[in-house]
This record gives sequence, structure tokens and C-alpha cells, in this order.
Amino acid sequence: MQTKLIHEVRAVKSKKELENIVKAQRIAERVLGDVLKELKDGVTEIEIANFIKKSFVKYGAPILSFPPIVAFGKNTANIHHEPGETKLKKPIRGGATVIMFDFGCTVNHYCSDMTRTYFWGEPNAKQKKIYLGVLKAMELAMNKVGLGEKRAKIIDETVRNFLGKNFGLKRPTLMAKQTEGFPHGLGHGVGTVIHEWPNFKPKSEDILPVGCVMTIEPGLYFKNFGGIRIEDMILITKNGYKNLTNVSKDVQSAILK
Ligand SMILES: [Mn+2]
Repeated sequence: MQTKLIHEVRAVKSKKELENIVKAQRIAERVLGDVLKELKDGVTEIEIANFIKKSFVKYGAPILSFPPIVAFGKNTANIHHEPGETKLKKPIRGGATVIMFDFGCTVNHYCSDMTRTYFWGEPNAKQKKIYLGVLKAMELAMNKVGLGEKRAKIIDETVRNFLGKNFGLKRPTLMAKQTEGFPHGLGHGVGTVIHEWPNFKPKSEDILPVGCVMTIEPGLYFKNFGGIRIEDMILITKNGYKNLTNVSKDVQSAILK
């Protein structure tokens, strides 16, 4: 028998482990539903982040995967934005204010992870184009996984090439020190820690084992524009995948008037 490494064993989830991840995700979805009703002109990122934390406590999941990300407007360009005093308001010159949420909780120590981006107001053509591009990138990645591709690098590359070509990114395959474009991996394993093996990255040699849970989270970021990221969690199956995230992401449902 061949030896295995502990991160490879941990990546493959038992039925019980998977149940915990899905439960955590369902709770996060309820919280997201509540949060959308809480949005109003003048509310701050911190107020919304606090509401998210309170809601997780209310639903019996007080231990979060990571501090919730709530970003309004240009703050969405920062992939690790910390919620601050920025107030939600519609832009004066048309278009929408971009809103980004990235959060998850734990159930029996198993994490969930989800990102959704919304428009506060009617998005302009550029905002819509970027949203649809990120959505399309996600679909391409899922299709690739759906065809049985297990090489993490190839799946990441599919998205990087598509976004690079369609959005004029200079060096779409290089991420180091970039802050614009698509400066992060396409996704990561999820388990008792929020970022675990395997990883979707340009230089990743990882092969996705059947039974691991991965995020798919393409994003596009531009300094004086903001960012758009959409993130689902999927279970890798023998022939493809199962999407574990149950929140709509079509552009119409992303527009909050
Ligand atoms: Mn993630």
C-alpha cells in the first residue's frame, strides 16, 4: 500500500463531514437573505458586518469561518477589505454602488464559504459586463470540472485565460503583487479550516480527489471601479461535481434597487 499525506486524507469528506459543511452553508444563506433586507441608504459596512455576526449567533452558529467581509463601492476592489465606516449610497452620476459580501460559519468545526456581489441601483454597462464576465468564468470552471477534469492548474488556467482575453489583463497568468485584474487563485479546499488543500492556482500541481469540497471564486478588480467576485462551494464527484451553494447569482437577482 502507498502512503498518503494527512492533507490528502483530510480533503476527502465523509458523509457526516459533508453534512456539517452543507449545514453551515444553509445557515449562511439564511443570514444572507436577512442581510439583503437590512440594506438601506446610509447604513455602514460595520453595521452590516455586526448584523451578520448577530444573525449567525441567532441561528446557532456563533463560530465563523473568518471575519465577514462587507464592502461598499470602491472598497470592493480590495479583496481582503475590512468593514469600515463607509456608508451605502447610490452614486450621483449614475450606475450602481457595488456591494460585496464574503462570509461563512462553522457547524461542528466545519466551515462554509460564499461570496455574492450586488448592485445598489441599476448597474451601468461596464458594471454589468464585468459581472457577466465573472459569472461566465465561473460557468467555464464548473463545466470543466463537470467534464471530469481533476487537474487544479488546468481549471484555474481556463478562467485566467478567459478573463485575461476578455478584460485586457496584461499578465493574466501571473498573480504575484498584482492588485488589479484577477489577483488570486480560483478557489481552495474547505474543511475544518477555511483554506485547505487542494488549491486552484496557476502553479498548482494538485489533483482534486473525489469527495473534496472546493470553492470556485473568480473575481475582477479595478482600482477606481471596485471589484466583483462570486463564490460557490462544490463537492467533487467521480464524474463531475455537485454545487453546494443555493443562492441565485444571475445578474437580475444581483440588482437591488
Ligand atoms: Mn473562499
